[in-house]
Formats: sequence, C-alpha cells, structure tokens
Amino acid sequence: MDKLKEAFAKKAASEAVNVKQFIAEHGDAVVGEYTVAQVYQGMRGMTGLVTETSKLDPEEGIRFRGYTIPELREKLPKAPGGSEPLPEGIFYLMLMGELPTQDDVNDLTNNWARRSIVPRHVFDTLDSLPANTHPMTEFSIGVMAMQTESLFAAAYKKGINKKDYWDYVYEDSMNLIARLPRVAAYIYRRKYKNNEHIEPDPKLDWAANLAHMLGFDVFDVQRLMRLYLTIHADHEGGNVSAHSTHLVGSALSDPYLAFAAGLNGLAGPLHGLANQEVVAWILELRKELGGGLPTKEQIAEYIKKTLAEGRVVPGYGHAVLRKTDPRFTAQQDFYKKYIKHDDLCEIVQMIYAVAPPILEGTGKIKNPWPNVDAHSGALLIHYGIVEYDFYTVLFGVSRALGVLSSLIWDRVLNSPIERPGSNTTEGLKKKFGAVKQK
Ligand code: CMX
Repeated sequence: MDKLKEAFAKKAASEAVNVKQFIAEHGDAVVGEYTVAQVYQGMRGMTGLVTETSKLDPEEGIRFRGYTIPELREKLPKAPGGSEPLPEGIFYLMLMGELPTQDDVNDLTNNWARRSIVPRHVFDTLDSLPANTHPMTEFSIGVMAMQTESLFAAAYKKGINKKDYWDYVYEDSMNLIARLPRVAAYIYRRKYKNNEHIEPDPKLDWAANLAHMLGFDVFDVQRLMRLYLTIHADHEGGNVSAHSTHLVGSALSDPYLAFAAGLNGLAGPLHGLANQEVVAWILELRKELGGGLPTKEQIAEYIKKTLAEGRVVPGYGHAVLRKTDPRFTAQQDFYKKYIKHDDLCEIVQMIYAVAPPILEGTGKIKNPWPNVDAHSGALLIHYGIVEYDFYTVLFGVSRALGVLSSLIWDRVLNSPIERPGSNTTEGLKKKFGAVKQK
C-alpha cells in the first residue's frame, strides 16, 4: 500500500464513523428552505450536497479545507527554487484535510510518476479522431478510452464488499490523475505541433512535466503551470464539473466514467470553456478596432455592444461569487510580479477597470466582477501557449484533483445514488396556485 493510501485509510475509517454518528444525531435537523424560483432557476443557494474538499464564500471566495488561495501560495510546498505551490500539495490537502510536508509532496510526485504510463490504445483512439475535433472532446474521449484500465469496474464485476469501494476508487483516481498530463499534452502536440510528441520526464513534478510534454521546458512556464493547476483544482461541490462527477459516480460508475462526465460539463461556455471564450472575445475586439491597445472607452463600447447582441461578457459573473474571484487576483498578482508588462494582460486589467459598472448597470447581472477565466488565457499567451481552444483541457487536468479527491470521499462516506425529486409546472401550480389572469 502506498504511503498516502495508508495514511488516508486511517483517516477515512474514523471519519466514516464520525459522519455516520453525525447523521444519526442530527439527521432530522433542517438545513434550509427553498422557493419555487430556486426550483426553476438552477437550484441557486440550496445546500443539497456534502463536499469536503473546499467551500465557497460569496464575498471571500474559495477556501480549500479552510485555507484561502493567498495562504496556500505561501504555505504549500514548492519545487526547489520555485515560488508557486506544487499542485501535488493541494491534492494532498483536499484528500487528507491537512497541509502536506515537503516529503509528502515529493512522495506524491514519485507516486504519480510511477503510475503515469498511458496505454497505447488511448493514443490510437485519439489519432483516429478528425483534425477538427475540439480538444475538450478529445480529452473526454481520451479519458473514456482509458476506462479499460478501471480497477473499480473490474473488481465490481467480480464482486466486492461496499466497504472496499473507496480503495479501488482511490487507485483509479490516482492512476487517472497521473496519466492526464500525458493525454492532454498528446492532444496538444497532435493538433498544433505536427504530431511531434514528447515523452514524460519522471524527474519532473506533475505540473513541470505537463509544461515539458507541451514543449515548454522553461522555468517561467513551469511556475505558471504550478499556480494554474493549483488554483483551478476545486470550487466546492455544486459547480457543473464537480457536481456531474459526483452525480455520475453516485451510480457507482467508475472514476473514468464519472470524470469524463465532469469534463463534458467543463466544456460548456458558461463554465470552463469561458477561458477560451475570453481570449476569443478580446481578439475579436482588437480585430474590430484594427489591432493595438484599445482605449477604455472603446472597451466600454464593446462590452455594451456584446450585451446588446444578447451575448455574455465571458470571464465575468458567477453563480455564487459576489466579489472579484481570488483566483483572478492570484493571476493578476502573478502578472504584476513576474511579467510586469504585456499588451494582452494590460487589456485584461483595462476590462477589469471598465466592465463591472457597466455589468452592474444592467440591473440584472448579480455579480459584475471577474472570475478565474478572465485572466488565465492572457498569461498562457504571454508564454507562447497561444492555441486558446486548448485552454479548457488545462482547466480539466487541474479540476481532476478536486473532483476525484471528492469522489474518493464519496465512497468512504457511502454516499447513496443521487436522486432528487422533480415536479411539473402543472404540479407546482396545483400546489401554489395558477397564474392570475390579467
Ligand atoms: N454577461 C452578460 N450577461 C450576464 C453575465 C455576463 N458576464 N453574467 C450574468 N449575465 C446575465 C445572465 O445571462 C442572466 O440573464 P437572463 O436573466 O437574461 O437569463 C442574468 O444576467 C442573471 O444571471 P446571474 O444570476 O447573475 O448569473 P447566473 O448565476 O445565472 O450565471 C454565469 C452565472 C457564470 C453562468 C454567468 O455570470 C455568465 O454567463 N458569465 C459569463 C460566462 C463565464 O465567464 N463563465 C465562467 C464562470 C466560472 C467558471 O465556471 O469557470
């Protein structure tokens, strides 16, 4: 048994008992009430899930096991000579509920390196896809092709005790996380770099290895990748990618099937795909103005035009957040600290200065502030990763850390199949009264 699994097994056993006891004592307590509007409008504000790995506060932003992003940038272990956290550390924190030591993180790097070999048929499957397949579709298909390797599915077929589910889900999740950078990089090199692939380097940490396999073996890109893969990892349980992974996993679909479902949700433009949309929108704006740096007035006009066309301003707004996303602020800080000047990053800052009052002025957008996707593309472009329809794949690599550590906890806590009730408009009208005729 690997070192992390051994430590986790102890933690899991006591926590499973603890949660069982909590439900026995407080199972009848009322968590909240909800309205007809919430039922129709995306279940906003209803607490219907337990997710241990992170919690989102509308004003303050995300906390991973109680720690904010600035705290984690300071406290999580770094690579030698590095200044940004290693994503191995945030995975350890989310799974174990405590900060890792440098040894814990090094151990995890080696653990994932040992598990990182991707079976040949996954590459063959990707090679068979038409060149115009979107990278997120390829990524989801790559994960599905790897499902042949599921230890959970194989064990379930033979027959396993419920108590052992988490063990197989742990193994599948660790293997999947270890292999995702290779699959992501394969998609990138096949699509944009003439099919010239780069083998992984087992000496590198998880994020640096991804940078290496993409073809960016420079310290600056490794540093960005470490921050990127840390801050995109989790955003509590109700977002589309986390919720779909949890939901599909609740049917005891194995981690490959469940995570592919999460990726398919992440590929939507209102969720993870917004990172590609932001860059497309800024480039469109620049093209329309004939290139160069736009003025704030021109940006304001462009935002108004986008709204008038009934489109969304990508990178702005959020279903839960009501302030600037600390994941945006972390990237802004990265820009100011390490890059200092870049035209596209400057445009991102100008949009931040101009957009909120205009969005607020519509009177309907509940959060006029930027989210994580408003900044990420400009940083990647600065370092030469310019193929922006690939960006959501990077988001997906990171998101695996959160949703799969949650999936392991789901099986520890024996979460049942998810099956909320639904009603019809007719049924709701019967209960609350029909529309009054004017
Ligand atoms: N631009 C234009 N209109 C927006 C808007 C934006 N950035 N954000 C919200 N709105 C609109 C909604 O479309 C909705 O319009 P209708 O009433 O006409 O349907 C209205 O304002 C109210 O929406 P809301 O309650 O403020 O926001 P929601 O919780 O419904 O949606 C989100 C949240 C993120 C989907 C939305 O803000 C949006 O579409 N933003 C742009 C896309 C984006 O950046 N997504 C990434 C989110 C982070 C992530 O998951 O990665």
